[in-house]
Amino acid sequence: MSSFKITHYQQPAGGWGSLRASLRSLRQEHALTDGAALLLKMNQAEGFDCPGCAWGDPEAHSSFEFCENGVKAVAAEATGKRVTADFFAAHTLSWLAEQTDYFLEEQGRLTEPMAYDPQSDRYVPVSWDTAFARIAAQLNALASPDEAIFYTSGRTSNEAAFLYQLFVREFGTNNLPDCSNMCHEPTSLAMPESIGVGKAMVTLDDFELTDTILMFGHNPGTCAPRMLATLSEASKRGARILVFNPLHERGLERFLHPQHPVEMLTNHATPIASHYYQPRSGGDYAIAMGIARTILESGNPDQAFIEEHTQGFDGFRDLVMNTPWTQIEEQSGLSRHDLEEIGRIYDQGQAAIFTWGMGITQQKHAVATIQMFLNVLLLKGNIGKPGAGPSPIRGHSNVQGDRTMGIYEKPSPEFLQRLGAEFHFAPPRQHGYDTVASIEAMEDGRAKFFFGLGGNFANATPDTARAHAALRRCAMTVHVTTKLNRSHIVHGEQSLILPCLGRTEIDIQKTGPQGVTVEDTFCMVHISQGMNEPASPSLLSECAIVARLARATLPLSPTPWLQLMGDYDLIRDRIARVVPGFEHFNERVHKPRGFHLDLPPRSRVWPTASGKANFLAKALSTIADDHFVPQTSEKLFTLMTIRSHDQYNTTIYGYEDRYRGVSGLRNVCFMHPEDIRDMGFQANDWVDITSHWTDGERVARDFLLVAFDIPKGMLAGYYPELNVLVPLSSYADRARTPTSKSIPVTLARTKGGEHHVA
Ligand SMILES: Nc1nc2c(c(=O)[nH]1)N[C@H]1C(S)=C(S)[C@@H](COP(=O)(O)OP(=O)(O)OC[C@H]3O[C@@H](n4cnc5c(=O)[nH]c(N)nc54)[C@H](O)[C@@H]3O)O[C@H]1N2
Ligand SMILES: Nc1nc2c(c(=O)[nH]1)N[C@H]1C(S)=C(S)[C@@H](COP(=O)(O)OP(=O)(O)OC[C@H]3O[C@@H](n4cnc5c(=O)[nH]c(N)nc54)[C@H](O)[C@@H]3O)O[C@H]1N2
Ligand SMILES: [Mo]
Repeated sequence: MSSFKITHYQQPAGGWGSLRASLRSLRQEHALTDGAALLLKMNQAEGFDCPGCAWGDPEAHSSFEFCENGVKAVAAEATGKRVTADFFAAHTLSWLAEQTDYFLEEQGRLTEPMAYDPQSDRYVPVSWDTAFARIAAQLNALASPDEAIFYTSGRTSNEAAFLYQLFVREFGTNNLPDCSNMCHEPTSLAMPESIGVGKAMVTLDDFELTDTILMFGHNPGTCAPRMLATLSEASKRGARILVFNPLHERGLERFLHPQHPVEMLTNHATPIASHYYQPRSGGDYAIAMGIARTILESGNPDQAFIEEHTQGFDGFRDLVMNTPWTQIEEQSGLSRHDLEEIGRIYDQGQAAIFTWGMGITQQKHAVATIQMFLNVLLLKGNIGKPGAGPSPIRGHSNVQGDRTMGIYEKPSPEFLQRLGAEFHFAPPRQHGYDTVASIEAMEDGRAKFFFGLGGNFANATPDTARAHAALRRCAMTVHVTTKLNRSHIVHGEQSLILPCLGRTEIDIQKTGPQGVTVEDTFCMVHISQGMNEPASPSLLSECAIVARLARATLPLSPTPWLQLMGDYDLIRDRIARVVPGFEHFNERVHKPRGFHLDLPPRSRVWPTASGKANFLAKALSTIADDHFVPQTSEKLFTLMTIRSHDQYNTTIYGYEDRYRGVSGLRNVCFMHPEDIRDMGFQANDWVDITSHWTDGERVARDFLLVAFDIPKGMLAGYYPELNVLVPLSSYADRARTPTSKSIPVTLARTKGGEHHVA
């Protein structure tokens, strides 16, 4: 067992620590020689889009536009390490199953297609043609197309996503779950009901114009580090930045720009949060209601805007005014004094932006909470004017684009109509399985085939034991992937690994080198051009894999799959005819910086059923009383599962969570010092964590208690280690996003500690 260290991080976010970590990850991956050249091409008009987060690229960009965690994401892809057939010959799957996720990632890039051989319990090489033929045979042997599940993660390009959903629908199903189901699904559901569109109404330019930013439940210091540069510019201008986060995230306090020589040399950090509030878990609905109440009581609602552009205001006002302050205080975890202060700041601002992330969406009342944010924005006319609007912070670099391209288990009839007309077929109309429903369907045998276009379904999903058992019941599991991960080890009766090109790599097809496009969190669509030699000559692009699989599976398909694969401009021409907003796609996307999707609410046109923006709200009491409370005599805590600084979702880069002072291990449990004392524990004790749900208990063993600035009654630890505790049937109302941020748990001290330490 190697050593671990728990310290108190005192430095600003960014700074020298960030630079050191960037260089270390390039060195560790043996990528330093092309590393520097590679970084110069990142997020530039003629380079590749960073495969890290979905943050946007500034118009007047610096010669560097990257961050520490973007460097880690690129270094992980551009690594010099390789997983070859020899590696698989040397290790059985039983042995690989014993290894950590960090180990699997560490082995490097996959180099050729592999198929599972049960006799030897190993993956053995197969040719691409054999791989496609086997998958096609399996698919065509299913009793119904609905027995197949086609998952997508959010790195897939627009072109690959478009071809993929076309193939899946020509095959005959809408079973297209994606990582969005576990991520911003509540956003995509809540926003269209309120204002007609489920995307950010702001661009990066608006962050330069705003004077008030309210940030709910996300941690950009780790998850969108380039946002800190934007926020520090806003802070320097005097904008107020109000942060709502139960955890005291050091990355939201002060920032030292690692690409700003003067700041670095003078050690001159910029404050980020002007105000920091620590609500209780899920308290954000009540917070937004408290802001609304303050505006209605003593502020200046924008009456002209409300009258001209909205519907439902009177009911909303009555509901808010009839909610007692005591209830708002209790449910939010903030005092009336604080809530009125927040309300006043918001009321006085000329243009406000609301941002939010997983702290909001992975909660039971996520949809209602997001609609309450929109109500508060509408109260002050903060939509459709410069420097103002809702800004969900999307996760994966193209998760938003994938949805735009039709990766959705509940496609609209209009989309299916356009798709069918363009490609001369009748798309299935019945809705498909989302992520939770997919696990249930595999569990009870309704689904027998799983295909993952990227991602790591086995580890990203809730209720690990059930998710793994579900995948193991499949007749076949297939993964298009760059690196080895758990989903390749937890497999069906037959299993294939199809290694693909990454976004940083040159993709040559019949008509020459190809670019792909992505859509960032601000709805900017732009081209991404790889510049690295592929990790192996046997890799295929995601587009090529989908096209060749479609050709093998659907011999009668009228779609010219191989022609589309040979020239991605042809795919974009088809997208232009099917997806509204992408007219003249090729022409517009080849311009530097690409183009912005036209979103009607930005000009105060509301594509809702009522033609207006809708105030939508529920009584706070219904939200407060609507939580399952397990019956146990032990003290219950609410656990949130979050990301460390050294991971990208299920990809574990290392064991450093720098801003939270954790080094050398990941099995930690953050807890308030008084809770530690009241439980008769001490910091650095080891505990087992048990979650309690309607269907029973789940246990995660051996977690180190770390004293932390977190409200009493709440705990935090890392995903994916804690996914074992998230019950499959605990999800956001209507959106069905697993409630990974609020799991009822109890703690028990153990001897522990021998396991899982790096
Ligand atoms: N380096 C890196 N970058 C990433 C990722 C990564 O894993 N690593 N993942 C990408 C993806 S897919 C996504 S979706 C994003 C995720 O980005 P984030 O949304 O920032 O992700 P989380 O780590 O889940 O952090 C959620 C935050 O919510 C807070 N929180 C928890 N419960 C509540 C609550 O009830 N109310 C409030 N107000 N806050 C709460 C937590 O304290 C935590 O700070 O990042 C993307 N970028
Ligand atoms: N408990 C808990 N669970 C969560 C969350 C949480 O906060 N708590 N967050 C949820 C969220 S927000 C999300 S988005 C999901 C993430 O779920 P996923 O998107 O399924 O998971 P990732 O870990 O991002 O996927 C990583 C894998 O993608 C593959 N990959 C990387 N680059 C490429 C590429 O260019 N092409 C292809 N084909 N494959 C590639 C690699 O094999 C890598 O191992 O997890 C969710 N699960
Ligand atoms: Mo995400």
